[in-house]
Amino acid sequence: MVGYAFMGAAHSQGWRTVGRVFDLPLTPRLAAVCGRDGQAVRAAADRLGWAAAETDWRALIARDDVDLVDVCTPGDSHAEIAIAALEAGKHVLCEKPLANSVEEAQAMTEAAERAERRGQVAMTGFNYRRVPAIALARRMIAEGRLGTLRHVRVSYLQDWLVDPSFPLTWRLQKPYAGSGALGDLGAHAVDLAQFLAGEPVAGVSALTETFVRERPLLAGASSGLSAAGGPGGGESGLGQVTVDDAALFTGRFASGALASFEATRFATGRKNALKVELNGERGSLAFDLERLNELFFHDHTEPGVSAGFRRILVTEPDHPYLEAWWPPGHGLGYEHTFAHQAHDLVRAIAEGTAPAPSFADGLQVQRVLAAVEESAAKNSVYTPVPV
Ligand code: SOE
Repeated sequence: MVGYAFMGAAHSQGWRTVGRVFDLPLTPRLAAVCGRDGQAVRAAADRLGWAAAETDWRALIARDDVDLVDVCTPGDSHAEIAIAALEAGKHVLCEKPLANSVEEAQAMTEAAERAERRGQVAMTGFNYRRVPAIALARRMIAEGRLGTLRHVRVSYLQDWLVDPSFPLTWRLQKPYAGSGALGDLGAHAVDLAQFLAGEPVAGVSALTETFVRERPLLAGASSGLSAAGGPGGGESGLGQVTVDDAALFTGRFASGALASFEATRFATGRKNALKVELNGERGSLAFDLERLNELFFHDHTEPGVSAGFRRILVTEPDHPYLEAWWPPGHGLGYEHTFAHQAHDLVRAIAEGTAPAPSFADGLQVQRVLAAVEESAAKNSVYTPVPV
């Protein structure tokens, strides 16, 4: 694994757990973790359960005891590391968003396709597909329980940037992060919308905003492989925020269904509120990540007098991923999505099948994000209202 901050810790948890819970054809071994700071990466290896530590990702990729490389670094290094790992014959899991640009994501997808012809696999880490309630929603939609889809509504709301004294970390700098709330949260929203609807977003119309345009520079390097401290800044000790704080956009699917999206780090009181609602001719589904063991279903074919949203508690053994966990009613949490992601990837490697979401799926999301930025730059949705 390359990178050991928040996402690295989450992925490590998944890798540590998966073989102890699921019956797998292959057993993952946590061979080595990589980061640039020798002392910190050794401490991370001990804490997270990795057998060895490396300070150069090229050395990690060159190791004979590494078959799979898990890329958990900021977006600016995804393409270089993932492509090198694929070319070295390794399987690759890469955190979302796949890259910082369509061009990088395209090159990664081409490398993945070449590697797949050699029997390797590559997966993009959109972990929320692995929430059991989301996987169940996908199953119900594929079975036709919603009929023709009319609306897909996804909002992803957080509030950790509201304080203007929050420092200028790598997540707020375009060269490292690619974009702000859009790539970090909007990428999940777009992936889920496309996954659940079963088709790509065909067009968008968007608004983005950066509410706090300058923030205090970091004193030194911040966490993350490529997150060197601030860009220099002026005498004020402030530096420019070069990404969006919030992105709002609408979208269309080729089937005619309409989508709406909201991604923000300024929704006070909302911590990790990823909400999804789909409305079809035969019914609707609703999900909220802050209550992730629940899926709400309205069956519109039932008589109106008794129809209405009812709660499905997604903890039954025949719900997705649940057969290996606890008895009904003993719910799961955020970290389980990473064990499920590891489960699906290990099975794909063992069975020689293409895992989903593929790099091509990650590229498709990147195309939507780029279209959002293009639309927002043109302000195409914003028709001034005369006073
Ligand atoms: C931070 O906004 C973040 O950690 C994202 O980077 C993750 O992808 C998301 O799952 C939670 O929020």
